This record gives sequence, C-alpha cells and structure tokens, in this order.
Amino acid sequence: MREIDITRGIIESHVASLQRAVESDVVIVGAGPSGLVAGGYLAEKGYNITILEKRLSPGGGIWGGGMGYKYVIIQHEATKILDDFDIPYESYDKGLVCVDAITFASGLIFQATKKGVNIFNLTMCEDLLVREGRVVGVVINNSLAEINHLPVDPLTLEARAVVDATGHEHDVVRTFSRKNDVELNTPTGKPLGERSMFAQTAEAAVVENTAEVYPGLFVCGMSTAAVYGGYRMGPIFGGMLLSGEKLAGLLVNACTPFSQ
Ligand code: 48F
Repeated sequence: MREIDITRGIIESHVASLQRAVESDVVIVGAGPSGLVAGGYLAEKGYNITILEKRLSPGGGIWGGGMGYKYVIIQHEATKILDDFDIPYESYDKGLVCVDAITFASGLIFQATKKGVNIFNLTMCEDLLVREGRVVGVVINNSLAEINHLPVDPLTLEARAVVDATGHEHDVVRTFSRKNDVELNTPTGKPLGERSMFAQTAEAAVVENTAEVYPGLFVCGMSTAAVYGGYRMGPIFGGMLLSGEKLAGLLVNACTPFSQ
C-alpha cells in the first residue's frame, strides 16, 4: 500500500460525489436539523439531494443543546420524525420529550447520508444562479477561501430547486435579495427580520412559513423566521423537524427528479 493509493481513493471518490451534485434535483444550503430532515425524506423518494455545509461539522445549532446543557426538547407531535431517523428520546412532561443533542445531531447526519443525501462540508453557497426569473442553481466555494478572504473563483451546481436552510443567518435569501432587484413572496418583497423569543408562536410559524419565497427558491427551518418575521424559540426543535418534513412534501409536488 502506497500513500498515493490513499490519495487516489480520496480524489476519485470525491470527484464522483461532486459529479453527482453538478445536476442535483435539490440543493439544500445548511446541514441543520430542518435541512437534514428535508434531504433525508427526499433522498428516500429517489431525489438526488445535495446539502452544502460551510462548517466542518454538519448539525447546525443542535450540538450546543441549551446554553451548552446537552439536551434539546421536542414536542410529542414531532417524534414520528425521530422514529423515521431512528433517534432515541425520553418522555419528559407536558407533551415534550428530551433528546441528547449529540445523539440527535449525529443521528440526523448519519441517517440522512444513509438515505442517500450527498453532504459537502467546508463548502459554502455564496450566490445563486438565476435565469428568466427563476432560481436554477447555486454558486459554491470552499469555505476556507471565504474565511481567509482569498480571491478564489467559485464553481456552480444546477438544481430544480434550491433551499435556504441556513438558520438565523438566512444567508441565501439575504444575499439574493441584496444583489438583485427581486420581489420575494413576503409582505414587503424583502426579508422581514427575526423577532425576539416566543417559543409557542415561533414553533407554529416556522412550519407555516416553510414556503417557496421566489420561483425555485424555498425556505425552511429558522431562516423562515428571518425571512417572514417570525419569533425565535430557543432549544426546542419540533418545529425544525416538522418544517423539514413539510418542505419535502412541497418539493415532491413542485419538481420531479431529473432521472424521471
Ligand atoms: O442553524 P441551523 O441548525 O438551521 P435550522 O435547521 O435549525 C435551527 C436550530 O438549529 C436553532 C433553533 C432551534 O430551535 O433556533 O437555531 O434552521 O443550521 C444552519 C446551517 O447552515 C450553515 C450553518 O453553518 C449551519 O450549520 N450555513 C449558513 N450559511 C451557509 C451555510 C452558507 N452560505 N453555505 C453553506 N452553509
């Protein structure tokens, strides 16, 4: 065994993964809970799903639990999604369950990839491809270039739909709205900005506002709050899971896979 055999194995496998991503059915930006759930359900149905994650570790805001205490809370009505992703939980009280944040994050990541989702870490979406009033893909770059402000030109992926699952940052919609004279599907045509904490209202709104915000561009999870002016909710995650599930349903109705 030579070192270059290791190198060749990595290069060939990575390039094959990238080739698969170049014409994705759906590109989801952000590997937090909502993006992972949406991606998992869609991949299970035969969609070619790419998730881009700018950090080293997928999992988004799950890992830190609540203020570093390592459990998160989920409403009972979302436990079916935990079951679908084979994630254990403990009943707590008042219709809530507790989930170990580390089991939750690693379980979602593992099950999403097992269902066929192609996740690229250290890869960020820095812009969108837009043609004739429709989002048709993403402009991507290595996160390390961005972090170090290096002048590295990006590559592109095409997709039938792109999802902003970037959480509080709503990075994709924010950049899209800033760079282009576009009218989003919001009351002002622009992102409305996130409001202070109000867990119960916030949880319902995240699901309600999971939607197509511009032709070909969808939002799910916490980015819906930033785009549609919802409240934040802290370390309760049922809304994120239900938002991901709803998004998968919307996308099944909106687009058929390239392969069909
Ligand atoms: O924030 P995040 O976990 O998104 P989410 O699915 O879940 C929100 C909760 O974690 C939490 C909450 C719970 O109730 O309020 O905040 O809405 O994950 C978003 C991921 O997107 C990545 C970011 O690193 C994070 O892992 N991300 C953000 N911008 C980009 C990106 C970008 N431009 N390109 C690639 N990844």
